[in-house]
Formats: sequence, C-alpha cells, structure tokens
Amino acid sequence: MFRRAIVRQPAPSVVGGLRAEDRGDPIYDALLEEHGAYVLALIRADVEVSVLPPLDAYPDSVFVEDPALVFPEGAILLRPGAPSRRGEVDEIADELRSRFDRVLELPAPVFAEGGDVLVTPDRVLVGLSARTDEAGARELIACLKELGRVGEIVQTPADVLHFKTDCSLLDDETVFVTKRLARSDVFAGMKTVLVPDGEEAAANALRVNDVVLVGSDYPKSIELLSGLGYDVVPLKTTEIGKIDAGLSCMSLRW
Ligand code: CIR
Repeated sequence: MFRRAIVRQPAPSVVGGLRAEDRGDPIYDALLEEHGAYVLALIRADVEVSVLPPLDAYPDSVFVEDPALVFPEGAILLRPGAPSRRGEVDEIADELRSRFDRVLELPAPVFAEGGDVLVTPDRVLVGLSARTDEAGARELIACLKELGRVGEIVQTPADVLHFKTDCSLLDDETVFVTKRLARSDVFAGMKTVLVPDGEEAAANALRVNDVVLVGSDYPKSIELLSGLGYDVVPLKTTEIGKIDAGLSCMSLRW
C-alpha cells in the first residue's frame, strides 16, 4: 500500500528531455495534461500527493523516481548516471530530509538511478544499465541493507533505458514483463504476465493500491490485464513516451 507520493510539476524545458531516439519533442501543454491526469489518478487511488515546483534548469526533473528511493524506513539519495540529471538530487534532498528521519546517500563516484530499481515484497532488484553501474548497484545494496532490505543485482536488457522500462509489479507475486527481460530468468519464482508484442513500452505500468495504471496507447495490454482481473486505469503517456518515460517515473511513493 502507498499512502504518500511526491511528484514534480513539469518545467517548460521538459520538451528538451533526454531520449535515445528522436521522435519529435513532446508538446508541453499535452504533457502537462498527462501529468495532471496522473496526479489525479494517484489521489483517486487514496494517495496523498505533494507537488514540488518545476525546475527549468533540469528538463528531466519531472521524473522524480530517478534521483532518489523512498521506503517507509527511510530514503536514499542516488547519483544519476546521466550528467544532465545529477543536480536533481540536491533539488529533492531537502524535501526528503523534511519527511524521513533517515536519509542515506550514495557516495561519489558511483551511479544509480531509481528507474533501475524494482521493489518486490522480499527483495529489491537493482538493474545494471547505462545509468546504473556495478559499483553503484553495490553501494546501493549496502544502503538498502542499512534500511533492512535485501538487494540483488540483475541485468537490464541491452539498449533498454532502465530495468523498470521493461517490467512492473502487478501484485505481490506477479510481474508484467517484456519477453526480452523474461528470457533472462530474473523473475524465477514469481508469476509473470508477458507484455503483448509491439506494446513493450506498456511494461512500465504502475500498481497503486487497488488499481494498475497502464498507458492508454496500449489496448492489448489493457485488455490482457483487465481480463486477468486487475482494475486498470488507462492514462495517456504519449508525450512523456517521446522522452522515454512511463508511469513509474513520475512519482516517489511510500
Ligand atoms: C531520461 O532519459 O532520464 C528521461 N528522459 C526519462 C526518465 C525515465 N525515468 C524512469 O524510467 N524512471
């Protein structure tokens, strides 16, 4: 269950957000609408949401999931692997220090981003990627241990931005996962639901209390998950998708 979340209002500079492949800039007003609908969906799912002010100096700062991790036991300030995103950590640190008694910090010079971290009921999976290096994953696992959590290093598929770009937890024992990630056997022991072909970006869904938020551009995924009995809330992700983001990226939840 999540009771609280932090989000950040998108700044106009978000249209210049990082992307692996250029499919055109997002349209700012449409992206604001996507963000607004996302916040509303969290509130409807019974989450108390704090909205931080926009940061024009950091185009990707709307994706608050990446510079920090939060748990009921405390928070961890991370070190984004993307140079343009490093300053986002200082920008969110005070907010987290005001909310959590324990705030741990990943030491320089290692790197890890929250998009590479999937929290399951019994362990925290840390995916190695272009944004999270092995030293970062190890330091992160040491921080997790201090918070009483068990971490495990896993591999993000090649050319995939983050580990969670390709998977999300649907419930305590089930993961929604792309075929390319499922092949790695990382979810042995868990139930897996495979993302329909051609809808790989739908893998970054978000379970929030009784509902699962899923991108509305992915009808096969919505039908599949609804058919399995999940209460699906479709949300538009067309604009944030142009800068490689999905539904988990836009909040920190605990
Ligand atoms: C980036 O490349 O950093 C942003 N454009 C997208 C970040 C998405 N974050 C996430 O998946 N946690």
